[in-house]
Amino acid sequence: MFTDLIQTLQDNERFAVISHFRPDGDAIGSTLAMGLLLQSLGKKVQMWNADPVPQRYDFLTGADLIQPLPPALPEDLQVLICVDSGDLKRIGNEAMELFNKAPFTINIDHHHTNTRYAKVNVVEGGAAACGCIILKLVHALGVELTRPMADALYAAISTDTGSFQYSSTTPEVMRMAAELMEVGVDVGDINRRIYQEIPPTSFITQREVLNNMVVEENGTISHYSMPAGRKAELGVGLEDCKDLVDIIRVMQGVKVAVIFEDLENGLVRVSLRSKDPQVDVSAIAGMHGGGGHCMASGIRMRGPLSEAREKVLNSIRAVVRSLS
Ligand SMILES: [Mn+2]
Repeated sequence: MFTDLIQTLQDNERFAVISHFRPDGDAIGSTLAMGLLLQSLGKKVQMWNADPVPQRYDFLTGADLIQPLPPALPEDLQVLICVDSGDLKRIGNEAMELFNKAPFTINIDHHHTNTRYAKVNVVEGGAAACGCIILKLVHALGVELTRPMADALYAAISTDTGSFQYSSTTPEVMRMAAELMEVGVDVGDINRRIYQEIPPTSFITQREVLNNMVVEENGTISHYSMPAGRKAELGVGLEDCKDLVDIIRVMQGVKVAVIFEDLENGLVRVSLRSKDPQVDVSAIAGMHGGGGHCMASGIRMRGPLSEAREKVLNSIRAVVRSLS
């Protein structure tokens, strides 16, 4: 699985690591763990993201190494590695331009909709997090797993498994978490930092979602729409609009939860979650140009919001109605 990747790591000296914009715990943790791994191999490495590191992850050792995208690729860069991105659109237009100009590219990812967009593609569709693949790479290389790497990988795996709640949490995932703890990850501390220090402004959006959510199809579909201008009215930022879908997903009886967010650039962001293994939301996302995992997917589609919402909801209604 890692033969070509390891060869590329051995043959080159100067790397950069990127991931998708609006990075989540897996994007940040995988970028950081990959960067730290390259450093421990004695390589020069830069880490970039189109968006800043979310505050909840800035305690991770080395998080400050993740920098904004450079205006152009460094002259001497040899390999650009993209982690946790199913397709190139997810890294953003600017990063895509850099990616396309890179002398050599690597794609390490766990989305089964991955488009194999790099010269070397290491894709394990069944992995619970991209961080799981990077931990296996650490093993394959025989590199020492350091505490900063372990913290980054724990953040990656914990967040992508919904704190080890999703069915992607296999015995192997639990063994990986145990290995990270043995290196020193303080589970109480890291979980408090990631999950229990939510900025007060995020409560404004949570209240907004609870006040305005819509439940339909006999309680099997829950959704909420964030119209253009609403963030400004509420005085909240992009970060406050993360994970909102989890609030409406947990309602009893809900099979599919969806958040529609007007991005105010003509596009609508759609976050889909399934709670029923019979409903594959990556297939629904795929019908509208998106992708992801069976239980968690996303779309960026043309607006206006009301039209995008009807299109996606119709696809979901059809699937939900087809269930026994
Ligand atoms: Mn991921």
